[in-house]
Amino acid sequence: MKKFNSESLIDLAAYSNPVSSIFEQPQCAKDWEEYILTEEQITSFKKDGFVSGIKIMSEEQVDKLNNELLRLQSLNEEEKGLFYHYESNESENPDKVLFHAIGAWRITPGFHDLFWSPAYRMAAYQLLGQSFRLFHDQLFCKPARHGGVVAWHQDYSYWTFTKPMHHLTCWIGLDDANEENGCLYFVPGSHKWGLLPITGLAGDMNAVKEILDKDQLISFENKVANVLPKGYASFHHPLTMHGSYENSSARPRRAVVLNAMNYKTLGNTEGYNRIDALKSFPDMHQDTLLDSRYFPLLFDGDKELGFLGREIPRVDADELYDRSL
Ligand SMILES: O=C(O)CCC(=O)C(=O)O
Ligand SMILES: [Fe+2]
Repeated sequence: MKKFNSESLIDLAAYSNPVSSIFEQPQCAKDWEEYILTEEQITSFKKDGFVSGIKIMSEEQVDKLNNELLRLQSLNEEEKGLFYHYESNESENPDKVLFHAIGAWRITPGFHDLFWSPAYRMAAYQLLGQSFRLFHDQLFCKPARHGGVVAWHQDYSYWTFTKPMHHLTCWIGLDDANEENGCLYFVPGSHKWGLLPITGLAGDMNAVKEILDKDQLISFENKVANVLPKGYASFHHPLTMHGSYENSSARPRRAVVLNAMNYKTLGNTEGYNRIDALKSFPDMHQDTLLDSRYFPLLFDGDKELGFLGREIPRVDADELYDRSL
């Protein structure tokens, strides 16, 4: 196991294990038990396309990450070079700010190690129904009073440069999030709508509605506000429709998102029509396993859980993830 011992600029992608002691690690299969999601939680994920209210971090751990976040928002150009994407304001309107960055896990120990937090790894294993790798992370931060929207979208519409579709998103609050400061919303059941095209992430909140049918439009009346205390998470399916409104409150709304994928996921970059968006991403090749150091294996079910693995509830991946996409 490699050891990490420097504060200076190094690419933490060199470490496919935790580099700090921020998240205590299970030592044996039994240590995973306290993190296991219930049968009811798995059932509601299958039905709605999301499950929420899962504790990932303590307040102290959130404070550590928020300190690192301050540093990440004032990096020099060289340090920004490790990000796959970095936009201080992704919205086109200077009065509505959405900080969006991909790749923090390569830069600071807390964001790196968050991928190895046991509560995250156990839940992700159960909801993917399979051993999995790190795909990438995302920071979505809306400042107090002038925070912009994240338009309604499905995550996999942005990820078709990888295949087959067997991915999972975990949204973790770095502030308490509610309707006032621009929490996330989900449309229950929308993970059964099939794959829709990209209609934009940070501009018009409702752009996707132009391409939806009448029944889909009606489903928005059932949208659910993902109200969560900081340190808590929701998980959603790669086709679940979600988005978040402006933050005009006096509090910021910061969040970190962890994206994982089946450990057998392949590159699908040939003919990908947004190839420019990938220029700072790690190398990926058509029909080739994404198994470089940038896509470390986060959880090997057989190795970590042994016999316990047979007892824990998890989704049937063939049923829930359309691998023909
Ligand atoms: O934080 C937000 O408002 C958007 C998050 C998002 O799109 C996601 O978790 O996939
Ligand atoms: Fe998303």
